[in-house]
Amino acid sequence: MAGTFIAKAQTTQAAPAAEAIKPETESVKAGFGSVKLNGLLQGWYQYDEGADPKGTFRLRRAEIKLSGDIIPEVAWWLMFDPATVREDTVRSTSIDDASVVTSVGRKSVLQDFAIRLKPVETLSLDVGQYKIPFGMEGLKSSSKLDFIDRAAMFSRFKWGDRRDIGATLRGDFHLGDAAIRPEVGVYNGEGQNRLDANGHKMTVGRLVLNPVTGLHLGAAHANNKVGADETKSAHTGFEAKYEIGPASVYGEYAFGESEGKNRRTYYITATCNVLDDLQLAARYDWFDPDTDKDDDAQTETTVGVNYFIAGNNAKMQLNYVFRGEEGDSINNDVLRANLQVSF
Ligand SMILES: [Ca+2]
Repeated sequence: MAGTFIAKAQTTQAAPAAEAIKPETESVKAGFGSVKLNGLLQGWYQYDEGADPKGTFRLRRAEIKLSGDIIPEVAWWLMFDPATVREDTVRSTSIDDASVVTSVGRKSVLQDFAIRLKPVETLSLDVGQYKIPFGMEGLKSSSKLDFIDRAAMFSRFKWGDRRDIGATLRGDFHLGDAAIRPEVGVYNGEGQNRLDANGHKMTVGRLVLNPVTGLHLGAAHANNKVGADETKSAHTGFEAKYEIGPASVYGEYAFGESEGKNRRTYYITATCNVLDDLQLAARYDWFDPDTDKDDDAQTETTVGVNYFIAGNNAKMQLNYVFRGEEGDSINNDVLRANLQVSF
């Protein structure tokens, strides 16, 4: 590589006329240290029998991530997703025959803003905004998900896969082949890019153990009071995953209180790589949004095919979700397709 580069530089010196020709490639220089650029593009088509209209295309993610090290003990990352701001979330009303915008469903495009201090190999302190340490699937990179959408614990209850502003202390300890990874954090508890609305801080703790290769066990607890009226939000979760050869089995169970209701959910997933570039996946997901109310639990049974054109860097996913209701059954099954590239 270096030899080729020198040879080209010598060629340029030997031929001054070439100076006017723009080089074919130019590297971007970091202001300090090194900067790495990553991206994730996900385009969906969703057909939901229970929605009106039933089918729509959606730009699900357009994540742009920059990260780097200042020195080995100080790192940082920033992530934006312009796809989170949608034009159709603007609501208006008619006042004196004039249309007035009453709310703009804005969501900050700033997803991650993190500064990591790593004074020793076994400890790191992350300050800023990023996902709180709760739940296994919620913390898995969106580019590597086995299904197009996450389980109800994250997509419905929002107990994990949610960002907040604060600080997290993470440990990474090893005893032979076993790994122990505790995480504790303190956050505003109001969500993405929001100032605190009360005198309480959200506290979250998670412990992950990898006793043997392929086995992941974890538990987490989050405690919060949300908004000026200090609505209680507290939940506890358990996670387990076992990977053997081309197959994996994993699941999570969580219960707690949020928005004044007691809730409970679990899911179990199995995946198998049947070919190098083809994976089959199935998930049974159960959630009860109010355990004190009868006949309102729901299930989502998902069957999926993942076709890897180039691993998770270019893949196609197809999911069919059979939705079930504990009470009266309704037609609301969903077909979802995802085409993604990540780099
Ligand atoms: Ca708070």
